[in-house]
Amino acid sequence: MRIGITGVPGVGKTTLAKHIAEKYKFPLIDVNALVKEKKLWAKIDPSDDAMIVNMAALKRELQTLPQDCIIEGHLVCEFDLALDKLIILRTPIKSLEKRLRERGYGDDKVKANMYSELLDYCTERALRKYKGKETEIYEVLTNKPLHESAADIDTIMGESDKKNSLKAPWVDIVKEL
Ligand code: DAT
Repeated sequence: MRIGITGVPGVGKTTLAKHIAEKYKFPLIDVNALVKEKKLWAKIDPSDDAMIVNMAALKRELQTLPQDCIIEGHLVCEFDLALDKLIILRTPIKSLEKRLRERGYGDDKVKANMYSELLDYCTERALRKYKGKETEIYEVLTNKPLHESAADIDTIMGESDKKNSLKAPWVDIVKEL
């Protein structure tokens, strides 16, 4: 099974992807690490040293995925990959802001990510990119203990109909404000 984990920076992709890759013994593909390793960036943004990714090159690189894998990164919502399930992690913006500030992000970067989350950017993008495809798209909240978010992912990986309640779109960050 191929599982994508996406969401804006700070929602918990790295933490949860590692957790489930270990639990299900699936290889883990970290898209940011892949971009660095294969030099799939076009240039570096001088304002914050962030890599500006060569999207065409990255898309080519992601065309052949292993049969079983977890692939994680905020860019996963930008492509229609051959995934069985795509999980968008969601965090209400006050918790997200706290995590990003603790990470030492500057004001502009914190705000840009909060706005993206507020506008459901990754969910909207994924629903558009995967429209008409077989990939099942889910949302999982991560402003709760890690084991609870991990349990939601177990539900998504399992066979019970309970997973249908996690099908995107269901998270409304605006209402939670
Ligand atoms: P990302 O890879 O999306 O940038 P991360 O995994 O590096 O995010 O950081 C997320 C932080 O949030 C990390 O310090 C763990 C914490 N966290 C708290 N509750 C969580 C939950 N339910 N799921 C995932 N991470 C959680």
